[in-house]
Amino acid sequence: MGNLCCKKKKKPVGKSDQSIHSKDNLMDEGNSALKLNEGHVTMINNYLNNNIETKIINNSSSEIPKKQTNIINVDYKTFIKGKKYSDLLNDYILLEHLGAGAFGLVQKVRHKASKQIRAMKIIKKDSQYSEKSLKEIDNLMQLNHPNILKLYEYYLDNKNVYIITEYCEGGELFDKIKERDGNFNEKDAAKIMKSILLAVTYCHSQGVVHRDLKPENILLEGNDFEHLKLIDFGTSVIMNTKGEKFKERLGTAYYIAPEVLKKNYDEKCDCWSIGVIMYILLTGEPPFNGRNDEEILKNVKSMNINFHSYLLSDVSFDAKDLLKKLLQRDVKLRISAANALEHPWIKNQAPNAKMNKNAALRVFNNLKNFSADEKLQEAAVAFIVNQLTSKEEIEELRKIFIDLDKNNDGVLSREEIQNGLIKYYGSEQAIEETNKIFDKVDADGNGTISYDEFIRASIDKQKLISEEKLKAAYRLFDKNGDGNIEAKEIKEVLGGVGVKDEEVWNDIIKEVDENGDGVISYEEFKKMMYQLCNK
Ligand SMILES: Nc1ncnc2c1ncn2[C@@H]1O[C@H](COP(=O)(O)OP(=O)(O)O)[C@@H](O)[C@H]1O
Ligand SMILES: [Ca+2]
Ligand SMILES: [Ca+2]
Ligand SMILES: [Ca+2]
Ligand SMILES: [Ca+2]
Ligand SMILES: [Mg+2]
Repeated sequence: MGNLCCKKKKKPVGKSDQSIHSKDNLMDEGNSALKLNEGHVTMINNYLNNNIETKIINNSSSEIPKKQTNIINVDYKTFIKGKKYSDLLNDYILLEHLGAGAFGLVQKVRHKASKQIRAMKIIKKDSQYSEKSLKEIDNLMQLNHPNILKLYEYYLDNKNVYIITEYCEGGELFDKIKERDGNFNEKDAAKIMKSILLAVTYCHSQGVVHRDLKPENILLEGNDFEHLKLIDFGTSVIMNTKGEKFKERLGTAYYIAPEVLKKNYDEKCDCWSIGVIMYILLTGEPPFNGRNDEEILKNVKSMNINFHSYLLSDVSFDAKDLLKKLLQRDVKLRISAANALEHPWIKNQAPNAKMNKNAALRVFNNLKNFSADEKLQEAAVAFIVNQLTSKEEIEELRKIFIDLDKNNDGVLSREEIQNGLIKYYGSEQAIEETNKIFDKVDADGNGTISYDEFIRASIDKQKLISEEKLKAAYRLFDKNGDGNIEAKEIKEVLGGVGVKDEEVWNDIIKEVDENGDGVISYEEFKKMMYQLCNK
């Protein structure tokens, strides 16, 4: 394997100060710099949460829910809210700096309530990038996948936007490869490629195009190459349903696709960048090089790669075949991320991990028994799972999710659940159980089970009810800290944009209020949570 001699950091074209065609940049279009103040915090929250409103409207038009409280939709997004800077200092301890990209600083922080180490990206509000930072939050919020950086929450003040995400201890992918010092083979490269392709297949199936795929934007959770995270969605964009092409010229010279330079491209530009990353993984050299951006870009536009070069002489036939398909200049002929996952090189060099049968059986048992009896219980579970649960606690579930997701689109279909049931329980039970499981677990009713929905329903409930987690969840709802949860506090937390009937909030209280005093005490809350484990 090559030794990655090209590891020179390149600023993305669209982000750089000396970008090639600065007047064509996306950045220049957003010159109505957003002014963030406290009033804007609410506005931005509403903007970022507006999909909740649509869902509620959809629900009520299709069928009248049995319980009034069902019209409140709870998921991981419920807890991703913009808070004030003063809250940041209450919630987090600031630690050392991790790095600086083109946009801003990244700093390590410790979340006091969960004791987790997280990362904080600080983006200056007075720069031209403020609108982009909101876009980054919005994009990350739509994405929930094991190979995509997880967003926890964000803060705003007059100067900056502070984005809190999970922390990737392993650092940048290429730094880890260099540490291995030659101890890196095609199997490792295939594992890395598979994780990247899984993340990108999911993005594309969700309509998101990353547009700045490069090694600096691929981080490792720990030491192994499977636990890889795609980061930096500041330049990504949502595909238009009419299939309109993108016209902004942005990306980073080495990795940019030729059609992006011609300003007429679609999601396949990501597949080209993946091809460049793969070439570098296998040879240690970028396929298109040069002394400066201009030279590199000239080569990107027109240079043909020599697949007989000595650089590729030790590379397997299958690997070269996939490379050619990714670095195909004709966009129509270029392989998609989903199809690349089916390529023999990935299939043979990076096979799926073997499942632990007992763990899988436990997961299916949890899925079968999953139901939230009360809205407050459902919300508390969602909060604890999404905000307070460690990576180690869900590692087994992550593997099972990936195993069940046969078409690699990052969500589970009815058929995929059924096949899992058949595999672990035999066929008769499976067909009958599938529908029962599916409708309960698909909390937002969109017809597929997302990673977030899966984890919430399949986690061992014992993991949720430590005294610490229960206290933190209670504190979330007991906003004023007086030891009682009131209807208006629930309203504040669950948002409920578009909920017209204020009685809903009282109904949520009534479901749990044993002594009938109109508020939820910690004891009542705890009892409700302990009942989860008695099912
Ligand atoms: N969650 C994280 N954990 C560890 N390091 C990170 C994390 N996020 C960013 N970094 C480091 O900071 C750099 C810049 O972050 P990035 O989000 O890519 O910002 P930019 O948009 O400025 O490129 C990354 O290349 C990486 O080295
Ligand atoms: Ca799937
Ligand atoms: Ca769903
Ligand atoms: Ca209170
Ligand atoms: Ca009470
Ligand atoms: Mg970056």
